[in-house]
Amino acid sequence: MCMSVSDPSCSLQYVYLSFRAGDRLLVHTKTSADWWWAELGGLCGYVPSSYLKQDVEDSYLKQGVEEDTSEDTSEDTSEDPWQDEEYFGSYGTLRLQLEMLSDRARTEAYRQVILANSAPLRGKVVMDLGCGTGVISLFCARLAQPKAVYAVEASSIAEHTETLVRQNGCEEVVTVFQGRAEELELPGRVDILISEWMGNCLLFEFMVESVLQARDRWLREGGMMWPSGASLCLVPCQALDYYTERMGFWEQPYGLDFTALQSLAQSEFFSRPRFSHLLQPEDCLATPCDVITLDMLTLHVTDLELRGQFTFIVEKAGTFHGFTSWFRVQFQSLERDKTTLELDTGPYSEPTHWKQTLFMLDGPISLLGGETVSGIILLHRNPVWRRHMTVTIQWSISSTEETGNCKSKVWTHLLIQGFFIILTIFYIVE
Ligand code: GJV
Repeated sequence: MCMSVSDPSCSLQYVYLSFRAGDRLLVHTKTSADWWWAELGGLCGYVPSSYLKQDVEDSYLKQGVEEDTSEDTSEDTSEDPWQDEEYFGSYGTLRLQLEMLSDRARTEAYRQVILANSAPLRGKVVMDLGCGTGVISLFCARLAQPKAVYAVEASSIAEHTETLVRQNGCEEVVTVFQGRAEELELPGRVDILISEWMGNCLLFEFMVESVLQARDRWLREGGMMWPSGASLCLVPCQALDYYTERMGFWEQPYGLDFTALQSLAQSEFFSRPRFSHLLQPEDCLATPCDVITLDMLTLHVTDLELRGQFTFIVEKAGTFHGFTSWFRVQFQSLERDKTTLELDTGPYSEPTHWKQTLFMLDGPISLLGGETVSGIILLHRNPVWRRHMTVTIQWSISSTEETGNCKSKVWTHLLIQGFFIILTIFYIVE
């Protein structure tokens, strides 16, 4: 099974490399004890280190499952698969904190949840995981009367959070804990675990894993998670402006024919997801649907390899350029029968700093009203870099008379140096 790319030094590579007994692989990096980045016949990908044996003649490695390979496989694990230094380093700056705080729809959604639940929050113990500047903790202390709020933050911004808590007169209620939630000791269990953990396409960054671990350790039996539920939404869409800007451009710049660059443009621009896309409602070719839904009380870390299905009925004729995705999260009320509040980051709601994520097809396809676009979406975590994932969408188009060929495309992004820098890409499986 071929999948995606991620090392700029190789031209065409997959996340996992297929190989057979006896093959000689060139190992580029021993990325972790279990997974190495290797090359075979010009293709690069991850291979399980336990399947490889060092060739005595040179630095090539070959498969030798019958032999003991335990020696020499666990050196060089210096690279952190969670990239915490870069990750928490970037959250220690005001740039990202400002981006989140000035996202009105996001911050106001959390404020409304606390306000709507101010009565039942009275006397409760709350954990705010990834509190940043402490805004959610301060909303709790100001708008409700919780017994205690544990504001947990791993980045250095936590040093300032303490000051902000004091300056806002909340130090009796809010205690800041600086450190990774996974490693901290809290005074006791909590009634409510609140966190804003969502990344692009819901899961990128995989902060959700920290939240699930904290839930299992610190949430009391019968406690509440906020958000309580999450869903990933998808829609087939037009993206004519983006297509024209990145692909149409090469047709006649300054009266010259640059079309020879179009296939390069396709692989450079359309094989990674486009974050920060703002989808116009009129560019939706069908009614969006939830392809994946998560229940935050029962979800397990091992469930984070996800698969969803979709069937869209095309509502109006148009050009199918790609799929756009976003997420919604729900906040169940602490009181029975009270409304569940929702933060929706989709094209029909107030834009948020997440915007939407666009997955471009290799080329546009004309669709007629009444046709269907159906298929599956797979979210597959990178086996080494735990904050990253590959998105695979397989789809087919059918009209009432005929069923089209099934197409498939894989989009990957990988952050290696510096947070939010995208280095990676694709492979197309026909
Ligand atoms: N422990 C403590 N703080 C964390 C952790 C963790 N395991 N993970 C992330 N944070 N919605 N994708 C902090 C991080 O430093 C930042 O201030 C905040 O949580 C991220 C919130 C927004 N990111 C997101």
